Amino acid sequence: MLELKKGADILATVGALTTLPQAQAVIEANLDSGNLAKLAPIKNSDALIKIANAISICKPDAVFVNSGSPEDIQWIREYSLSKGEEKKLAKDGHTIHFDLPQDQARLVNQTFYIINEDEKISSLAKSVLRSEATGYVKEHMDGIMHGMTMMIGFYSRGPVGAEASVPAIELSSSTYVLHSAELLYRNCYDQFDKEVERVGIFFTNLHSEGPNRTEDVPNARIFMDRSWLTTFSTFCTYAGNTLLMKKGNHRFCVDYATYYKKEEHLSEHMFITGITGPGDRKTFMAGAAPSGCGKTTTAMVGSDFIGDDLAQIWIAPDGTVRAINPEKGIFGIVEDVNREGDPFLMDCLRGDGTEVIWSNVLIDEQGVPHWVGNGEKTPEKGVNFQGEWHTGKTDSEGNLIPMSHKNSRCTLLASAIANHNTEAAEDPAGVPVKVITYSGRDSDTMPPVWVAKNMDEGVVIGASIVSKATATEIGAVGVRRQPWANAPFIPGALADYMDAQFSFFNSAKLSEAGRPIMAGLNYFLTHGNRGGTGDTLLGEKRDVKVWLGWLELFANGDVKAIDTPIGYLPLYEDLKELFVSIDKEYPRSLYDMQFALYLDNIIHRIDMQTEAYSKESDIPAQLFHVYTQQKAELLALKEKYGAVVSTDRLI
Ligand code: SPV
Ligand code: MN
Repeated sequence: MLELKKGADILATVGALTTLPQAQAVIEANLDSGNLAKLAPIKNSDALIKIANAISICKPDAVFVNSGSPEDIQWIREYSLSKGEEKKLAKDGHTIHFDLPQDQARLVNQTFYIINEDEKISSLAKSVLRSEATGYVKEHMDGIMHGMTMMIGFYSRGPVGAEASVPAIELSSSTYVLHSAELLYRNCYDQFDKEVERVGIFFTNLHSEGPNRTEDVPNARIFMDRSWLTTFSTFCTYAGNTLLMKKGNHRFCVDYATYYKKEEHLSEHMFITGITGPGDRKTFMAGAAPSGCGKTTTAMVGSDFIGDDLAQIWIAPDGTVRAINPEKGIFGIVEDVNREGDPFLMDCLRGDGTEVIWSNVLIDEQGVPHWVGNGEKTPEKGVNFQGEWHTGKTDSEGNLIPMSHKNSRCTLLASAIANHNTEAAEDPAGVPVKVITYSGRDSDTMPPVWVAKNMDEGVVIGASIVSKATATEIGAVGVRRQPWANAPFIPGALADYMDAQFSFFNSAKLSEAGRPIMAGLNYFLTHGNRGGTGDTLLGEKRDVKVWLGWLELFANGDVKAIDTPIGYLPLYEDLKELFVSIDKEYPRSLYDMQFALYLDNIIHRIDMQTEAYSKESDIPAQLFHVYTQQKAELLALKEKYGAVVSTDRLI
C-alpha cells in the first residue's frame, strides 16, 4: 500500500520550516531581487515551503530561479562551462560532461525507498527507515551547497494539461543536471501553480553533487520518499542518479498509478512510436524493454517517434488507450549507435544544429566525440570517463579500457530527431495506443514477434520478460527476470502492480475498438540456438521495421496469423512482403529458424517463471492460470510433433 503524507516530511523536519511566513522569510533572505521577482509568480505554499526548507538545509551561497526564459537557459549553459561541469566541443551546441569513474550508471546498491515503520515494499528493492534517512540528510546535506549556487526549475512530466502529466520541482547545485532537465522535461514555470491545482500532486527533487570527489561516492545516496513524493540525491552526478525527474519520479508515478489510479492509469518503462500503415493510417505503439535492449532504436524506427524511455498511459472517456511521453528529450545510450541502425539519431549527433550534451564518451584532440560501435574510424588517443586514454590502455587489473563507457550517453531534444512527431507528442490528449509490446534479450526461446490471444495472456507476456545475464553479474547464469522491464522502478509489491495491469487491460472502460493488442518482441535469437552455429544474431536492427510493420497490419485486421499455444505468429508470406519494403531478402529457412517453436525451451521458461512467482505472496491467479494452460498445450504439441515444431504444422 501507499499512503501519501504519512510520517514526517524530511525536508520540513531537517529544514525546520512549516509555515508560509517562515518560508518566505528564508526565501527573502537568500534570493537577490531579480530572483525574488522570478519566484514571485509561484504562490503554491507547499511548493514554497519545500523550496525554503531545501535552502535552509543545503545553505547555498546564492539561489537562481530558472524561469525557462532563453536568457535563464543561456545562463545555465554558460555557468556550466565556467563551473567546469561541461566543456565545449568542436561542434556548435555540443558539450561533454564526465561523471566520476565510480558513478557511470544507476547506483543500485545506494538507492533506497524511504519507508515508514512496518511498511512493506517490493521484494526487489532496498529500503531505509524514515528515521535513518532523516539522520542521513541531517548529517550529509546540512550545508552541502556551501560556496555553490542552488538552481530551481519548474517542470511538467508530460504535456501541460494531460490526464497523466505531473508537475515537478528540480533543485540542484549541478548545472549539468539543470541543463539536462531543460532538454529532457517541459519547463512549466508559467503554469506550475495551475498544474499543481489541477493534478493535486507535485514531485520535489533535491540534489547536490557536493565537492564532486571520488572519495565521496561511497557516501552517495539516492532516497525516494514515496509518502512525500520527494527525492534526495547526493555526492554523484550521473543523470540516472541525480536528475530524479527521470527514474525517481517515474517510481512515484508507478506507485500513484498502482494505488491511486488503479484500472485508469499505467506508468511504464516504454517507448512510444507510430507506424504508418496502408492508406497513410497511423498506428501508435508503446513498448517495454529493459535498459540496453534496443528501446531507443525501436522507438526511432517508427514514422512518428514520440518517446524512447517512459510512457504515462490512461483510458480516455472514449474507451481508447492514450499515452504521453513524460519527457521531451532523449538520454540515450550511444554504444552501437551508427549510420546503419540509427540514421536519424546519427544525423543529430554528427550533423549541425542540434544541442547535445555528451557524457562519458571519448573526446579526441580536435574536440570530437567517439564511441564504441559507431562504425567510424577510431582515434588513437583522447580523454574519456577515466581520464587520458590511448588504444590498448589497461586498468590496474590489466583489462583493456574501452574507448567509451558502455553506458555513455547523449542528451538531446526528441524533436531534433527527423521522424519525431512533435505535434502529436505535445498533444495533451496523448496518442491512441493500439499495440503494446514487451521485449527483452532472449537468445534461445521466444520468436521475434508473437501476439497474445487475450488480455490476460498479454499481461503475462509483460510479466515474463527476461534478459540475458551479462558478464558483469557475478554468478549469474542463463537469464534474468525483468518483469515489464519496470521492476527496478516498482516501489510497492510486485503482486499489486501485476493486479493493476490485469485490471487496466481487462477494464470495461475500454471500448472494443480501443482495446490494444499485446505482443512480445525478441531481437536476440542466435544462429547457435536455432539449429545453426555461432553467437551471431538471426536478425539485424533494421528488421525491427518489419516486426512493427507486421504488428501494425495485424492490429488493423489486415493479416491472418497462426494460432499457437503461446499466441499468434506471422505467416511467412506476409513477412516476406514486408522485408521487400526494406530491400531485404527473407529466405524461408530464416523464417523457420526464427518461428519454429522450441517447446522444451518455452516449457522450461514457463517453469522458471512459475517457480519464481510462486515465491512472491498474493500473485494474481490469472498469471498461474495462463502458465498452466500454455504449458499443457505445449506438452500436447510435443507429444504430437516432437520438441521442435515448425509453424507449417500449425497452419
Ligand atoms: C535506464 O537505465 O533505463 C535509463 C537511463 O533510461 S537512467 O536514467 O539511468 O535510468
Ligand atoms: Mn530507461
